[in-house]
Amino acid sequence: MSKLDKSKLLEVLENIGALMELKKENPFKIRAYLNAVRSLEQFQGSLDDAVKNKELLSIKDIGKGIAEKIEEFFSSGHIKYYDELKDSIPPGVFEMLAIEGLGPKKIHVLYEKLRIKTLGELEHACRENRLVSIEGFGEKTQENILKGIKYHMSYSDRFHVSTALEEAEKLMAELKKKAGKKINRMEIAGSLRRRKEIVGDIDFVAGSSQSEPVMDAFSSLSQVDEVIAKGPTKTSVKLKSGINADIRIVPDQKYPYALHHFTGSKEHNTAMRALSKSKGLKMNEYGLFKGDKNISCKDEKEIFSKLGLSFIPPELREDRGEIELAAAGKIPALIEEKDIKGVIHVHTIASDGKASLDDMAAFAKRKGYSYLGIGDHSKSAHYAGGLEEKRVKEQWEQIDALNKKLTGFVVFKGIESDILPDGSLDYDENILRDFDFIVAAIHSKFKMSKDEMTKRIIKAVKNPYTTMIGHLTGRLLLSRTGYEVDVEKILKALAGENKAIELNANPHRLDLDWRYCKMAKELGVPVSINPDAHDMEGVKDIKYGVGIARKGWLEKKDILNVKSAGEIKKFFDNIKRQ
Ligand code: DGT
Ligand code: CA
Ligand code: CA
Repeated sequence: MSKLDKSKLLEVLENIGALMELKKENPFKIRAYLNAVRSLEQFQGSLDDAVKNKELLSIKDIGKGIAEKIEEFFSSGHIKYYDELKDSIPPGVFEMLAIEGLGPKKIHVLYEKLRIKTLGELEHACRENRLVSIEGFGEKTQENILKGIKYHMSYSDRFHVSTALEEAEKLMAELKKKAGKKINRMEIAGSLRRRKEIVGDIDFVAGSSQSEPVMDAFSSLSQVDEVIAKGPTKTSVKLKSGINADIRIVPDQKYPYALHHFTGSKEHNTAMRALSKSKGLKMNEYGLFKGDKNISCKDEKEIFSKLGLSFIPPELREDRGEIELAAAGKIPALIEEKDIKGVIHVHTIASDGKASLDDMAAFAKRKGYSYLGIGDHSKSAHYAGGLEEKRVKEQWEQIDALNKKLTGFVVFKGIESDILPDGSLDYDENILRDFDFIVAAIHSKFKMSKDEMTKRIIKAVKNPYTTMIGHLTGRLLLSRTGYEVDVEKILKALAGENKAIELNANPHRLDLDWRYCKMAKELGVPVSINPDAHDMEGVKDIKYGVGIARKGWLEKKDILNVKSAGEIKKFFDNIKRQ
């Protein structure tokens, strides 16, 4: 290495200090590294010369050990000691060091108190309001850490559907304000329109005869950070949030074909092209052709119908049998957000939520729902303010009092009970029996074999007081893969007990995975679309759950919380009675 990258060297030395602190090494040695960094920052001379002339030791605060490491860095671009330090701690912990406002001391505390080892787990803990109760932290720190994580994640190339959808809707609204008159129609396309749980970018398709001013307006929207490419038919931008957004503009008569093409998926498109071919037609992003002649279609529905198909909702376009279904006229009438009658599984300030019981109920009622099922954490979840028996009973009294006040709205007594390592629930029978419903879920001991984990969950399924299993795999999208379970065995066990499965609608979970929804449907296991909300706004996550349920071919009849308050109460009570 000929020229020394000073800023890289300083970063490495600073990281060495931080890693040593994480490992609780000798404070004097740690201080030596930090002092060296400070001194090198001030050093005006040439470090290259200092290394070559063996003059490092004459720089303030550079001792023999550190000088050797700088020389090593100079000659090889690495410091072995640093690599070893890095290897000796979990990679997630190292990643956390990159978050502004998070130093080794705080990271250590987070591990001690909450067992947080990865950035994803940290983000999750912040969102579930877990940091506020830890000494030395607080609401402000929690907020800042969350901001830091967001900033860090904006360098990623995969995004949660929620992040992308929020951004896309803002872009559309702003663009319509600026250039709405010049746009005939416009929609979100790509994986976001298909409601994939994770998306790579945002795609738009617009029909317009004035692409130039629309492209100008699009590339100057306030969310845009950088214009990557700009042309008359396609413009790509990078947003400040880190996501890329593409827009394609076509003349209005070509809009349906472009929208279909850019909605994808690629696999669906390939299957559609094959079908067209078998009918003597040709299909691409520009049209549907018989020979050279375009078959005119005013919208997507007409394209499908010209091919003998009923309309295929975008969520289904994954080439998983949707084309055959459409050919037979058997596309299911997918669940819609308006079908959902009540909100199951929300947290309150009693455990790790941010809003009171009364506020959560008022919010749900205001949103047009007719019931709310409380699901605070059970007593073993200390880190989340889990409820001891006494506090359960206090909450029941509060719920009774609230129910007396409310009209046309019911609050159900529920709990998100930990499934303990042996598969039992978290309270004695004399408490369990008085809940209206119980969401049983795993929150500890993730590292069991698939077989053991499956047995553990099935034991919870068979507990007479369990109503449904919550977030089946415990995954955190983009940050933690779930524990392995035999989904089919668990769904079969639920079917045998007439119990339900949760589709956790939190956009970081979306667990039950959509790829398994059809299995639940076929086995007759009702799916409960639960927001797992930790504040009032969190209730709105139900829409992401509905997107996933649609993607999994689910209809109204397959969903539990489309029932009225009276009907769902019967469902709960039948379970307890059987
Ligand atoms: P993403 O962005 O990775 O989450 O996934 P998509 O599906 O949004 O993919 P993207 O943005 O690359 O392209 C949008 C759609 O355009 C894609 O779903 C199908 C269509 N498309 C893009 N490239 C091709 C291609 O090479 N062949 C075919 N058949 N379709 C394509
Ligand atoms: Ca895309
Ligand atoms: Ca794209």
